[in-house]
Amino acid sequence: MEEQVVVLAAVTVLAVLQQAYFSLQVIYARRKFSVSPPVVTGPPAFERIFRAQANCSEYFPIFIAVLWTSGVFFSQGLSSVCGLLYLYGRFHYFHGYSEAAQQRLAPLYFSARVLWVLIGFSVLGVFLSFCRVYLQVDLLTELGSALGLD
Ligand code: JUQ
Repeated sequence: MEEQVVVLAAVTVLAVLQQAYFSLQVIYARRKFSVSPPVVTGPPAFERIFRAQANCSEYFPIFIAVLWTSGVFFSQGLSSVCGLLYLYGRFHYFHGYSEAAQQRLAPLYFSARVLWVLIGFSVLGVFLSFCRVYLQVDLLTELGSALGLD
């Protein structure tokens, strides 16, 4: 069991540290631009950092849910690679957005595509598992036989 999820756990811890890093950047920006809570408006440079962190947080639960679903039901390796790519995309999204709204777009599209891949792996993994548990059909084994791979 442990070896089937330990890499997913490592990616999850890294993702949490990245969220903490984004939050720290908002704290520094509040000091730099003198924007005290609960105010969330200020110079555009502050608002971009604030929105970048808020947007990354908004997608964090969806990301973690599909990272684990696809990792447990489909493949830990592929899921973890996608997880790292997503975090890489979000890092560039955050820093791109901090510079200019336009610069957030390329990394945003990249992260969104990686998230679709994780959703696809999740759907496939859960579907195959469902067929095994409730229909006693192992579609991967069936596919292997049909292709003469066994
Ligand atoms: C919602 C639910 C599931 C999405 C891709 C994949 C799955 C995103 C849209 C963002 C932002 C940031 C900004 C990481 C067309 C379907 C999804 C999903 C969205 N998409 N937006 C936006 C707010 O700076 O504008 O972070 N992230 C997404 O995915 C694409 C959407």
